[in-house]
Amino acid sequence: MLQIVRILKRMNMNEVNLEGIEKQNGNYTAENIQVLEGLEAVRKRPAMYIGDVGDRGLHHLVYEVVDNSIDEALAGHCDKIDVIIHKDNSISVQDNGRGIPTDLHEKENRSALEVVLTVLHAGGKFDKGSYKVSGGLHGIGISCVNALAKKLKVEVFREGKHFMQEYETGDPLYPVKEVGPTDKRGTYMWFLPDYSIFVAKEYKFETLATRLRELAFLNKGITLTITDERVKEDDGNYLTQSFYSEKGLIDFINYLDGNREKLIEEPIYMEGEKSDVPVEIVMQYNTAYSENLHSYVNNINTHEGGTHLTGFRRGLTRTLKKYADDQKLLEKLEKQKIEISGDDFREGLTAIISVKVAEPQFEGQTKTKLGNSEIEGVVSQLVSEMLTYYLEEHPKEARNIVDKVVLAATARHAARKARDLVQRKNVLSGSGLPGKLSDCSDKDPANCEIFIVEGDSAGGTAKQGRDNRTQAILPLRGKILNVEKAMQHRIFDNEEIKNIYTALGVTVGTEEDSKALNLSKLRYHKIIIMTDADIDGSHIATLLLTFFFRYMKELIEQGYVYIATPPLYLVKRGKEEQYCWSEEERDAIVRAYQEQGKDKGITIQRYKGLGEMNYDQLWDTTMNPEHRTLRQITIENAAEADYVFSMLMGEEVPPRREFIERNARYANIDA
Ligand code: 0RA
Repeated sequence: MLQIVRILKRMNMNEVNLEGIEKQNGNYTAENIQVLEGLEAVRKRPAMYIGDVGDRGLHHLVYEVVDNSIDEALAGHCDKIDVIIHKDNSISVQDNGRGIPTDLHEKENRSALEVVLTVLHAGGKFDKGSYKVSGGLHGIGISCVNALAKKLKVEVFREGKHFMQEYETGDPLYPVKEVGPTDKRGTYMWFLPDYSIFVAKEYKFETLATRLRELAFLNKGITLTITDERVKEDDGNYLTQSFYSEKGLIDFINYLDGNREKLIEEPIYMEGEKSDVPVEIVMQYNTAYSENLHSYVNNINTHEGGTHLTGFRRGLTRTLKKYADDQKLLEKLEKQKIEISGDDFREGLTAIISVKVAEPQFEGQTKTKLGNSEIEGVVSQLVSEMLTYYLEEHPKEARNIVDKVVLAATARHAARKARDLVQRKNVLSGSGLPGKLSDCSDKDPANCEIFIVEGDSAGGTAKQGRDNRTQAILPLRGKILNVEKAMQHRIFDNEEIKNIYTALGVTVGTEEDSKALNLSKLRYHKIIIMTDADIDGSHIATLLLTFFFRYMKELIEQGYVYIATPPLYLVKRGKEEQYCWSEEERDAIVRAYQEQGKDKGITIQRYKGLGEMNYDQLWDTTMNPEHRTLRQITIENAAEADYVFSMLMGEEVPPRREFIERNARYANIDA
């Protein structure tokens, strides 16, 4: 479990107590929305303002405060941002900007600082001429953070004066006061989230660090530091990490592709502006097969893509195709009657697209898809111009790229045959379901879940233990293919992978955008990976996650993918039995027995594999929806997930070893 737990942590995947979150989150429809005055509205309907009151929402509070400092940096007045997680899970953010203005706000008749902290969306409004380019996904403003903080303290160091104000649940305890002279500049904000509102109770260092690293890459020249006062390192200092990037996106792509073999020496960097839209793009080809595009609008990761990404794809395809045509490099394909597709231009491509849009419209399921139609043309034109220039200037690199594209088209031609076979099997052969699948009887996908289980033996136990109305079991034999290293046609040839596609009822588009999934016939709304709690088990879970991430990302994005958590120990005394999921839990239970003077006859059983459990034990601990804990796989940060998977599953061994060793420190090693 060691490895997988750390991977999940590193990737910011969540362990979710779904009950709690679903209840507190609620669904907001027009009838729920009432006009409430001021911050009370935020406290009454927190999820409406910050998305949810789980992990994501809790961390969003920090991002909102940091984003304000980033804006100050983008305006050219700040280059240092320090974040601290304090012992009590409160947060402070300090920057060296101009300081939030403290002078009287005429209309409101109180300090501008107080207005920023108490009026919804007051944020950037009074700094005319500069639009707020950074800013939280929901554009919530610091006042929302204040509303959701049990306590908040702000200090401003501005024009030689030191100001201070404190709040409780959004209400000021006193007007802004001047507390003395200072030679510092900047804003310091400390807040303790109101943990009676949030379901999540703890900040995750990795989650915040990952976001700060990303912000450093996206905004070159700023030093962002995070310190965790809950964790002392061996040297006696608190756990701390600093991020700074001199070359921005170029450093970012070198980080992301660090574990891949490059096709061209230097990344292709393009920067330009059209119709007041700044565009920054970096791309690199590697010898692998997947396409890794990461797009940002105003520093927000647009997971679902949008018009900027479409523009990039269009510009790329058009330009490369024209170049290849002009150089007569496509004749070989024409002879074999292979038609080149847009996909072929993006095999082995990693690219980061960052645009700044004054009034972004976010659409899509998770509001991470850029909708502004004017952006498509802006990006595609800039890419065409700049890439054409690059290709002319770099004939050797251009040739490498086109050769790779031609190879991709040839391989795809072969892959299509294999894939068509999978699809045909799906449609033609009776139910089309794999023989190894033990399906459930309910046919409504919303009620159904499938357990993907390692090995036939554990599969058998799971089959006995399950609720066969709603739970299906698909056993996998041995290790599944490492998709990070395999070409597409090998993937669609693989028996276990074919079984997954057919069991899930997922098909792959055959046209231009060949990786677009068709989820309309998805047969289960919970896809649960259930493997042994040992090294082999976590390896298999990682292979499966890699497969889902690379080939069925939509399933993860829509929250359908989970990991089961079987217990690690069973502590027994006479007829009393208690399962434990960690060593701490085990020790606590043993202690409890001892404290009651019942320390004789305690046995501890360590579960190494699912097969060591009886079917009823497996049901009780791991499968029964009433008692089990599922880890929902979310992609909080796709760029980081890309990096971690390429490292864990790729060719290079040293970074993988380093990662596992570094992360093993925090885990219980008992394998
Ligand atoms: C508006 C105007 C000015 C500064 C800021 C906002 C500002 C806000 C935050 C939030 C966190 N750190 C910040 N630093 C600055 C200054 C206008 C002026 O001085 O002319």
